[in-house]
Amino acid sequence: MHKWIMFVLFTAASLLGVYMLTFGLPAKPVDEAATLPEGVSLLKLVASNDFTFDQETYTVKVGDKVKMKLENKSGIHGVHIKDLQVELDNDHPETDLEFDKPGEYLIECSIPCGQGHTTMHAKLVVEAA
Ligand SMILES: [Cu+2]
Repeated sequence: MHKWIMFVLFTAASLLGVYMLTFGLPAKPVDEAATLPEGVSLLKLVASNDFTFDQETYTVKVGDKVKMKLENKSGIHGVHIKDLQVELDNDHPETDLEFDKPGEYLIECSIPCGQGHTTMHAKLVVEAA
């Protein structure tokens, strides 16, 4: 009963599968910065399983308003910045920050992620405006 429908669906699904294997999954064209309120810039920290963040030093200026966002490219990592009370993980990946004085802050991974965890650090530098 209705076997031909199953056949059509199966064929369509197979073709779609082949298409996706050939061309890869379509990348989501999301411009994250476009959704930010005016005057706020995106500060993205990309963590990976080689126990690094994508930059050794992130630089902002006094007076900057930023949305800090953690992206785990591989593995599960967190962000802890003690002196700014920043705590980010996959459940709470972003926070809004405003910098009112120059300084340097240590960015640490907050989730025991493996061998390189204890040295998984980066730096946030707030420059004078
Ligand atoms: Cu870690």
